[in-house]
Amino acid sequence: MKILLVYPEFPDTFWSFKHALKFIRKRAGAPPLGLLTVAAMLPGDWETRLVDTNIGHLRDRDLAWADYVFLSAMVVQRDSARQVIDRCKEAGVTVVAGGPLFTGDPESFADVDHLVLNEAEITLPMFLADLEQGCARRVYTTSEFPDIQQTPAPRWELLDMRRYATMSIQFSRGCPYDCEFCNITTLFGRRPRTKTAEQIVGELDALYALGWRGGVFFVDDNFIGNKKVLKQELLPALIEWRQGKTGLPFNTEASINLADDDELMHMMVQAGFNTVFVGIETPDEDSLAECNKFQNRGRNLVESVKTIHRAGLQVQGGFIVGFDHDTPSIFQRQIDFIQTSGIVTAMVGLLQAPYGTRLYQRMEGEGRLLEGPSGDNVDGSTNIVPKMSIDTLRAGYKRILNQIYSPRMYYERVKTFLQDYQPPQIGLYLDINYILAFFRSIYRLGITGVERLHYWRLFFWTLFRRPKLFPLAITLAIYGYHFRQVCELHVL
Ligand code: B12
Repeated sequence: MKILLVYPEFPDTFWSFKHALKFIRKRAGAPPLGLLTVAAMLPGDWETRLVDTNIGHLRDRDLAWADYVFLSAMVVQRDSARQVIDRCKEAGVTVVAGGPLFTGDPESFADVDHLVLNEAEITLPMFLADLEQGCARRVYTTSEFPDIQQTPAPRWELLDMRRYATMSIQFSRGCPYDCEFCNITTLFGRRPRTKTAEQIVGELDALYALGWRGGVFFVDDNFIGNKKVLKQELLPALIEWRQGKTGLPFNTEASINLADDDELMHMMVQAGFNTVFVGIETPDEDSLAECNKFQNRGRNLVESVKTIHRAGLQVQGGFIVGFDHDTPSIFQRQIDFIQTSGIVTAMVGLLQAPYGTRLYQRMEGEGRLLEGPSGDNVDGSTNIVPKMSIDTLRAGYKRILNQIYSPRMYYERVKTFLQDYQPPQIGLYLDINYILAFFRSIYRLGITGVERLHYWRLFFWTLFRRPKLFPLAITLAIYGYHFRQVCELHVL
């Protein structure tokens, strides 16, 4: 059996990092971990190939080779996924689709031959067994959450790793919190399920043996969802694994209560983590109550962020405007919060109701639901009717982006962050692409860019005041360029 795994293209969005990737001559931020994992679950004698259309083209001869196309996608990849399905239909190849887009909205894909939904650990064996018997159904679903200690290691060797900026690895699925707008609990449950430390060390060993020295993204929904297992099993194993190695800095996603646990932060830094994405959402207590984000309530959020920075973990933050409790003062409050906290990478979006969320149900019940979500929560669109007038909301949203990504405020924020941040302990791995990116930044940002004055100020300030953080300062300058391009393209 010949299986072609296909990953559709991401549009040019905030998280695509497309404009920044050009500096380091990479084609995509992260690999399609779902497909690599699914590939590892297929019978060993089946032939598998991967086409990630973010890296290269899907050619007619790839489709002619395949018996089946296995397709995975998020909502944001919908258009490209649609094109792939159409091409498969034309070429007469059977399509098997899974992953968040199809699990959330199967009704929109009536022409897909087999929808193998939810987590493949449960549904794929069902499909494969029926296929062998010649009676494969069209839809496979489950309401169970599998034990991921049985999940095989992703098949990294299917990738052309040199084209990616980071590799991904997954330790846990699920999140103990239940924010109204988030679909993680619907997709993966509230009880975090973890892999064993041995599984993760095995996966890291495999990446290391393949020569990978770049960043590794732990794609957990909330890395600190099960602190006990982290402190007693995973982090000690990672700290030991890291001894004598250079490169492979880790980043992940976690809830803000990370700031309350010095020991946990210290262990994470020792293990090689240097960045963590945190859902901050809003400084407004009423809006936090509205969306049931109680882990963010009743605390000094700016101080929490700074505590994490001082421990040696850079916070990337998610922010939302358009809650029912938001008044027009929220826009300036968000700007002030982002600037003061020194969160350089601030993903600000309008409140959207993804499929399967409690917010989706509530909006439907209140007759406030519009066409399906775009899947990109940073494109200034929303699928709900907000309480504030949509024009005021859009204008305020634009103002936030205009300001926080203006060269002056962006570079000021980088400096605030670098002042607080404890330099990482990971041995630096010098990649030629990063050295070239440095020279490209001098040309694109320091000579021809509108930000040149701010670039050189940061350049010399970091060189003299925070020399250990110089590579990070240049990286953040390049990120700023990307964020500005995306905002100009889509929102402003
Ligand atoms: C890593 C990640 C990213 C990476 C992308 C990495 C990449 N190249 O794929 C980055 C940071 C770029 C990213 C960005 C975004 N992401 Co994202 N991301 C994730 C995250 C945290 C992990 C994905 C992952 O690798 N999982 C591990 C693998 C093993 O799981 P999996 O892909 O789901 O695959 C399993 C099953 O789904 C199934 N399966 C998957 N594919 C297939 C295919 C077949 C044929 C079969 C049979 C089965 C199958 O089997 C696998 C094993 O069980 C998920 C949350 C999550 N837990 O999944 C969100 C998630 C996928 N992202 C989401 C969103 C909304 C986004 C963003 C729009 C913004 C945001 N707020 O995060 C942007 C859009 C991307 C862009 N470029 O514009 C949503 C998607 C919702 C949806 N229905 O589409 C998720 C689910 C998070 C959420 N809270 O809702 N993301």
